[in-house]
Amino acid sequence: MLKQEAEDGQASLVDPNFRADVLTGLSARPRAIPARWFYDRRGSELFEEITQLPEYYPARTETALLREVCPRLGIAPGAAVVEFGSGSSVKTPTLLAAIDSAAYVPIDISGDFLRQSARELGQAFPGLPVHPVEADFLRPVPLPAQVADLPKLGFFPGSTIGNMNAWHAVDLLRAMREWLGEGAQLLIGMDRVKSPDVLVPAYDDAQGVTAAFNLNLLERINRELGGTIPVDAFRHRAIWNADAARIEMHLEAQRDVAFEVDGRPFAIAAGETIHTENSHKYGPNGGRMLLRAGGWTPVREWTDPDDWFALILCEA
Ligand code: AVI
Repeated sequence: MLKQEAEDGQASLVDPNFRADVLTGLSARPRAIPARWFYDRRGSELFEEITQLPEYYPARTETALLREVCPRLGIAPGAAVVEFGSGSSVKTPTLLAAIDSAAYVPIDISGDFLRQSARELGQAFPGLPVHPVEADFLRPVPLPAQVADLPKLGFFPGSTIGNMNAWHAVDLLRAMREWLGEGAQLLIGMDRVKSPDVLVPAYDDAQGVTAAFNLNLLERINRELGGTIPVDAFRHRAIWNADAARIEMHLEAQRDVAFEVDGRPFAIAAGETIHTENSHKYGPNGGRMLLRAGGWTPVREWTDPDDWFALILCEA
C-alpha cells in the first residue's frame, strides 16, 4: 500500500493493484478496467442506491425469493455462514433469521462499509459471533481460525458471479469449495437471461444512478491516482451483448481527451470506450453447468414467477 494525501489532508492508502489495473487497462485495446474497482466508499453507497431503483429488478426479486426460500432451506444448525462480497449485508438478516447458525463471516473489499454492517448485524443478532474479513475474495481468503471446525454455508447472493467471465467464475467457485472445505454448502444467486427491454434499463436507469456509479470510477482514479481525467467528457453506456449473454457497461468519450494518471499520459478519441463491467446472465442449464464445472452439485433451485432470477443451493 502507498500513502496518498486526500483533500481533507488525511493520508490514505492506495492499493497498488488498483494502480496496476488502471494503468494496464487504460493502455490496453480495447481499454478495460476490472469492475471490482467500482467499490470505494462512494461506489459502495451508489451501488446500494442502485439496489433501490425501480428498474434494478435483481435486488428486489432476489430479496423476495430469499424471504420465501430461507425458512425452507433445511440447513443443519451450527454452521458458519460465510458471505462473499457482503457489502451492506442487506439480504443476510433474512438468511440468519431462518437458520440456526453458529457464526457469521462477512467478506468484503470495502473495509469501512464491512465493519459498519458487521456492527449492525451483531446488534441485530446478539450472541451470534461475527468475524468480518476485509479481503478481495478474488484472491485466496484466509477464514478466521474461530470457524475452522464448523461446517460452512457459503452465501453468494446478488448474481455477483455474473460479473466474472466463465473462466474466472469457475476458478472462483473451485476456490470457494477449497476455502469452505469438505461437506460445505453454497447458496448462490444467479440472474437469468431475459428481454433487453428489461435488462438495459436495469443498467441505465432514468435517475442516472448507474451512470454516476460508472463515472465514479474515473473520479476515484483522479482522487487516488493523481488523475486529471475530465470526467464530464465521458458518458455511461449499457449494452446487451446477446452473443456473450451479458450486459456490458462502458464509459464513452464524447470528445477527444488527453489526461494523465500517475504521471503517465493517455489520449482517448471521441467515441472510444473504456469497458468497465460485464454482467453475465444465465439460463437454467448454463447456470447449473457453471456450478458443476466449479466443483459444486446443485441440489435445489428456486425462481420467481417470471423466472427472472434464480437461487441455487449446492453441495461440495
Ligand atoms: C454487483 N453486481 C452483481 C451488479 C450487477 O448487476 O452486475 C453490479 C451492477 N452494475 C451496475 N448495476 C449493478
